Amino acid sequence: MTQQNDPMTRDQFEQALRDKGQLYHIYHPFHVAMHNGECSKEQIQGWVANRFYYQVNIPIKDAAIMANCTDIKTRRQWIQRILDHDGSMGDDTLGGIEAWLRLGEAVGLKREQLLSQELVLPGVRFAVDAYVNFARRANWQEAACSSLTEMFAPTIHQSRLDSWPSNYPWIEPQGLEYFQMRLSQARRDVCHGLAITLDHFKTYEHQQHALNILQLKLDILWSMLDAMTMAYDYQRPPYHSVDTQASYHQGVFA
Ligand code: AHQ
Repeated sequence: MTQQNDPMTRDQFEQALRDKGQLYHIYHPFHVAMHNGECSKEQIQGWVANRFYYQVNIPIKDAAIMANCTDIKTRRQWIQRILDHDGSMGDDTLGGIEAWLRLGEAVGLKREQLLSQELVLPGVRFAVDAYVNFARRANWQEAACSSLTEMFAPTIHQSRLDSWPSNYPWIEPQGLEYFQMRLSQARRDVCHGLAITLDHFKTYEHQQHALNILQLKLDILWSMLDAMTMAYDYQRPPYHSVDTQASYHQGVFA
């Protein structure tokens, strides 16, 4: 008779999810260097331009979750995530994507350099596309679970607000508004995503599946910074050894 593993209690399951925080990209050497003021202007610009691809795909990812979600109560709450990033018609609420474009201008980039995605590294594009495609294929509860890396996000946003003004005085302060916005938005989103996750994954095997989903998302965030490290730290972007002006593929379904 195989021993069936007992499921974790709700508190044990939440703690197991939170323990994954030790693998969060706040500990990636690129982020540690950024926090310590060791990044050059080009490295900051590269990070802002590549992260813009992640930002513009968050509402696409959330719309995929909405499309898969049959629960009206969940949709009523989840739709706020799209509005937070896209901004809403009719009022002048600053959306996260516009705020990130202002971050781009604050670090000396032109809006078009972000909007064109001309600086997006293949490795960043693959990682972000993997997140969106996961959200399209997974069920909505699995995709909600994958957003829980935001349990650790307020700390990373606060670290930028605390360290960038003194470390990077050349960055115009209004560019940091995005990080300020996310402090409360992330906390609100985590409450909702965590409730869905703790309610849905009930057996030991399902709880392990949820932890694996969170690990997928941690891998996505870490891999984005690995690609940026190769390009902006080691000066070895794709094709650096065979081409001086590499042109990376654009979204093939765009
Ligand atoms: O700015 C970020 C954001 O809007 C989101 C949405 C959320 C999701 O749905 O996966 N995750 C996320 C994250 C944002 N910023 C990242 C950062 O380091 O600035 C952190 C990232 C996350 O932790 O998943």
